[in-house]
Amino acid sequence: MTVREISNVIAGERVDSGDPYDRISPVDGSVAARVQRAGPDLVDRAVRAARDALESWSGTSVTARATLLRRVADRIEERFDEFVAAEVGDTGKPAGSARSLDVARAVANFRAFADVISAAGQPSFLTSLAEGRQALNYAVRQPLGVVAVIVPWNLPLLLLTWKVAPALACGNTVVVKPSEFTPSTATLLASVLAEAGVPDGVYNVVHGFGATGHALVSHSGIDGVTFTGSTATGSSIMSAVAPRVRPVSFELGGKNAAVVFADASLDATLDGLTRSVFANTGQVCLCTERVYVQRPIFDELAAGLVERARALRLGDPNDPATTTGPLIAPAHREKVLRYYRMAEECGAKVLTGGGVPALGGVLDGGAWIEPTVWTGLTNSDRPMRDEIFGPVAALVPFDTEDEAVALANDTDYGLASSVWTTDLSRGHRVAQRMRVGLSWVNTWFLRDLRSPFGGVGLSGIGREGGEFSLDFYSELTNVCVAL
Ligand code: 6OD
Repeated sequence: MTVREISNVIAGERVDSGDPYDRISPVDGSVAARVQRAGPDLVDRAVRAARDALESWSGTSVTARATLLRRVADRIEERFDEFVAAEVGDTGKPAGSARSLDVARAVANFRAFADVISAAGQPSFLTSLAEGRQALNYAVRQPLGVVAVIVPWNLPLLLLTWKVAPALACGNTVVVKPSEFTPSTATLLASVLAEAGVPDGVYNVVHGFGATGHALVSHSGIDGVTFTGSTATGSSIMSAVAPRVRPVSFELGGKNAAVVFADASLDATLDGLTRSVFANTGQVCLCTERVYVQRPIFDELAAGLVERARALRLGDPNDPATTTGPLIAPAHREKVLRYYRMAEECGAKVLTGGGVPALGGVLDGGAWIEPTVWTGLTNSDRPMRDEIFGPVAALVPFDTEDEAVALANDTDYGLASSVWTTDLSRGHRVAQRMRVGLSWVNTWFLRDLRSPFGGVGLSGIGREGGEFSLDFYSELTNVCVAL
């Protein structure tokens, strides 16, 4: 396999630091890419480039920006296979998933925010003031400025474009730092943006580990930070920006629950649950890790989920039969395996999985793990409280609706939930009682890009999506004209 050479991108130029690191493939342990790590000097150059580009970019018309975003979407479609190969090379996920989810969503993200910015108006209203005085008030949207975009390794291109598209639509310039594990698609996107006509300096990329991210968010030239990733990293970003009081938009961890009522349509529920637990090897912030099942169907549902977990096919990401890739890295596998062991120490019964599969050949050098289903845990056990971020769920029985809601809400997180029932009144009722940002009924990860996306509690701050993204990526200046 060829080793990809990945550079930083600053003001439209490829910039090498001379301090590369190797990205190791999680599929087989081979070197997948050599990546030029950015130190504080290159981060500073990238932020300055973004600031230099800001005045001219923010002065372009909304129509011009929307046209460019649509052109970017077209160019990603033209180079679709390249993006798929880059995403698969970094993550090891099945090529079919990269096609249908990651790269397809990158196209959709640019088109969606071209539409949003084209349709968005400025709030404007007439007010009567005290003593009979009148004034016309209207608010104008201004770009936030130079935005730091920090995105994780699980859905690298999807999450990057989910943030870059609205940032550019609002007239901001960006410095992005992809995860050290997944540098490729952010770099490829730079060339697509350039081809589409986005000016140099509007989109800059710096690569590296936590130190690079820290240098970026602590830089005095950054006007705001949008971040998807762990709660711990979100907390340290908040500390870094606190002295300069900069706004943040955070989508953080989850410990998402599914609630399955006895009247649920069993096959459809099992199909949905299987996706929600095992998609992307459980490495989606929205994945279900706790499943509360009404007692009369508990055994049947457990048997169905086990059967589906065993039917998943781990293997070569380019084999169309493969459904499930490895975890992102051996260190992450160690973390997930710690929870596998801890669950057994807490008394979990392992219905399937629980270890490392023997796939044979070169794959034994990868970060593979078995899809796993537990019973026998309670909400006080640590594997039921911490985000594991692997292909695993615990099944717990319940009797009443109130009990199910209480169990599901018994968490410090609050990103997503799903309710499975054929009683739609109950579906609405329970969905609204979930203390989360995203509450699904009889589905999971079904997205309308205009809807608000984000979490409560440890799961984040703010909402992005459609016009909700504009609230973060722009500032409102109210103009009051005495009449
Ligand atoms: O679908 C999206 O827009 C989104 N932000 C998904 C996040 C997944 C986190 O792993």
